Amino acid sequence: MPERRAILITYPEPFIKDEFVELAHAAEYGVAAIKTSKYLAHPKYGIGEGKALEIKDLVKELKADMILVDETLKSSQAYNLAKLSRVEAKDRERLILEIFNRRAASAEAKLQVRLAELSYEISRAKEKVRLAKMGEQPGFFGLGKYEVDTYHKDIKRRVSTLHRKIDEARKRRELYRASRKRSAFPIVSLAGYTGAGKTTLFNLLTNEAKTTGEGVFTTLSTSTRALTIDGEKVLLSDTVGFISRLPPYMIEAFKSTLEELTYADLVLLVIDASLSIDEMSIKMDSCEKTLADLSVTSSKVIYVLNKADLSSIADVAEKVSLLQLNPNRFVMVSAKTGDGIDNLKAMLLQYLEETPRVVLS
Ligand SMILES: Nc1nc2c(ncn2[C@@H]2O[C@H](COP(=O)(O)OP(=O)(O)OP(=O)(O)O)[C@@H](O)[C@H]2O)c(=O)[nH]1
Ligand SMILES: [Mg+2]
Repeated sequence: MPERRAILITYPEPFIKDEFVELAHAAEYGVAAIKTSKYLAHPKYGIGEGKALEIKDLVKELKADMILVDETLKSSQAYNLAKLSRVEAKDRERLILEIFNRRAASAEAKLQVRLAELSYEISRAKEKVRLAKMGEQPGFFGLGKYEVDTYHKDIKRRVSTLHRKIDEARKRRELYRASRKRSAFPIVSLAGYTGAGKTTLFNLLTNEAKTTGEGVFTTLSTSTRALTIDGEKVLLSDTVGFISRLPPYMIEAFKSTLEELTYADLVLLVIDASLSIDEMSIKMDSCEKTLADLSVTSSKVIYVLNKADLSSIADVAEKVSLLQLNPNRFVMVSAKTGDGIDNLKAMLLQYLEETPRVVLS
């Protein structure tokens, strides 16, 4: 398939821009150009009208196939941009959904992605049908024949079927979880921003060879393995990575996977400590927020500052103090070289001894 080339519209902060480029690459778009703006919530196009006209010319000049906007767009905004530029405009959520769609491997992950896609659709259904009737724009094809009600009903029906199937998968998972609980081994889950190094750490601790990656969202389903630390058997789970500005319905759709975190006795929040302090702090906030959404209390969290091989001790120490991390709750490691892993294991054992075990009712 020839490469699809997109014009990216994002925010000026370098790491936000870089992350958006990574998202575009992960969805297999080539980057034709990047435009930035401090404000992407203008009513008509998301971007301001002047910028929109610039983008229109740029699409033509560079023969781009697509516009990608690093914000949540209303249907009308996507429609207006498509009408102006004659190419489809997709927002951050759709881009993330595309990546999930390409990468979802397990049956359960596929169902979850489908549910997230329909949740995205349903919030936009009415507006989309109205716009589709006004004339065909890229990305708005083929809807005109639908009546609003039919379209809505159709999506709703598919959503309830998916809910049922996901519920069945969740029940199977619960049974499995209950059987693990009966086995009385503590459950430790890895959590963290995409690309922090969770799978690398999981592989190191369990001698596994799960795929790790340069890009975003390498892992989309949970795996659990047993490991023994000083004679203590522990079950370790690797999970889906978090990302900033992930809408609640996506977390909701992935809940049965992420529930590993809710039921864990201990959560290792893996953080890439080689990032700038600003980036670390934003990503940490976003992880803590997602953990709170999943009802993980902070007393269950150990902060694992990873990629220590890429920075000096002094540098990490400064970041730790700026982030106000509790000295008893973090450990510095390199999942790549194995440095600090013994300290991590020691802290893990100590906390497991102190933490009351989660008991399934
Ligand atoms: N230098 C260095 N690189 C690391 C370390 N840990 C992980 N990496 C690299 O960071 C990248 C991301 O690692 P993953 O283990 O795939 O990250 P993840 O958190 O599982 O990411 P998702 O599955 O997308 O959520 C890979 O290129 C790893 O090789 C480390 O300690 N040091
Ligand atoms: Mg991973």
